[in-house]
Amino acid sequence: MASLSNDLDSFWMPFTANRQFKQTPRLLVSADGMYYKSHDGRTILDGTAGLWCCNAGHNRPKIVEAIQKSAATLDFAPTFQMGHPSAFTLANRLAAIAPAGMDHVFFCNSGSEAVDSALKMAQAYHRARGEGARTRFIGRERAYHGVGFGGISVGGLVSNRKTFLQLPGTDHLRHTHDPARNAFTKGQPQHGAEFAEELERLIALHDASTIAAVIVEPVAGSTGVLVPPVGYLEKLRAICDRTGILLIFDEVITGFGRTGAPFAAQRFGVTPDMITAAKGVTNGTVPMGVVLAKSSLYETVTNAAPENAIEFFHGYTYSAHPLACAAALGTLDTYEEEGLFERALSLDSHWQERLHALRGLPNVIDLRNFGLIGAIELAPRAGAPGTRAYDVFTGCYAQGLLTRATGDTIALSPPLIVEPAQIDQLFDILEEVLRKTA
Ligand code: PXG
Ligand code: PLP
Repeated sequence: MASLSNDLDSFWMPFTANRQFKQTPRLLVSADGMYYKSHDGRTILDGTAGLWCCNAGHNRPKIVEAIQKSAATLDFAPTFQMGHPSAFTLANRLAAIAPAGMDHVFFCNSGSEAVDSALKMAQAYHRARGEGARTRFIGRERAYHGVGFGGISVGGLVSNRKTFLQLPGTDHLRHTHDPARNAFTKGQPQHGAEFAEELERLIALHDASTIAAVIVEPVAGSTGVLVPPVGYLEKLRAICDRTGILLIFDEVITGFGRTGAPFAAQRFGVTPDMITAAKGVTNGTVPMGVVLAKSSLYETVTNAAPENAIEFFHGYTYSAHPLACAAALGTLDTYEEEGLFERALSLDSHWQERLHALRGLPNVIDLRNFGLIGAIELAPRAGAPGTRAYDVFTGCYAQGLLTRATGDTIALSPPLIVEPAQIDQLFDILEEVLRKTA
């Protein structure tokens, strides 16, 4: 391995302990269906859909063909004052699966860019309505909204914030994690709808006339999987309706079937004003992010500008890149033909049953699930937070299972093509590793 280690130095790896990783690298060299192949020739069951993105599994023929064909037909086309057909086709296809009334789509290249775009749209909307003083954003503790300056400012993870300057004019709701009342809940916790009333407190402090938008993940992912208490999202919606504050759902993880519906908004029956998404839109194959916006928002911003003028001074060179559009169209076809969103819903009970069977294993202090998302929270080791979950992650990898460690929580999100027997394999490995990890 010595020569390989020497070669690893130049890549400054994202969100990685670079020095530790380069001592004992884990490289993935190919992928098919539910499995990766590692550089040392092992088969690894994908328990995380890559990084929450390969919802249809790996190496799917329709997606591969669409990308290959696009690369050979239209490698690039600008979308500033120009267009290409698949961008419009894709926008229509996305509008068709979005919650009713959310039929305008803005394209970018990642979840972080989608969040930045949505925050700017919120300010543009209020300004167009003559309420330009509404510039403030409300996020939530423990939230992850990507790594742009906008996203870290409304985000609530201290490690992602403490080194960097924040946007002025942001404030935060408290997080909804309440293990004293809700530990080991299956699905949505019963307790905690009242945490949404914190928004009333922030409105009393700042006044609604200064607040542009509230952004939340319907199910918080990166922070260790926090499922919204029954009634919580409904309460946020009602307060926003009453006060004219826009509600943004960040569905970068929950979008594209993860919760058993196209978007979690539909699974929970709460419609926001904007949805940010990425990852699963192209099954992770080509970078793409999207903002879905209510028509009233698009029309307000568009109609406020003089005729023949640009209405929204925002966009990326690669907005609606032809390869990403092709990949997304191949992905939507695959989801639809294989009924993968419905499949996630039908696997939900087996998933829940196997996850909650881990109760009672050493150090397991909470289990949380919703759709095909699962979380195992472990008691932190005294003075060494995060190390126990990291050891479980590396232990699983050695046994041929890819999981994700975040803090002392193991997060799980298999591709939606997972077979019940593979769910059993996943939890059998986890059980063995949890028993062995001190
Ligand atoms: N919002 C949410 C809710 C996310 O989960 C982003 C925005 C940012 O997306 P990009 O494409 O800029 O990374 C995300 C990303 C993890 C993990 O292990 C989660 C994400 C990214 C990397 C790791 O939980 N989510
Ligand atoms: N920096 C410079 C110098 C640029 O010219 C551009 C785009 O033209 C950007 C940054 C932004 O790049 P992108 O549109 O890919 O976000």
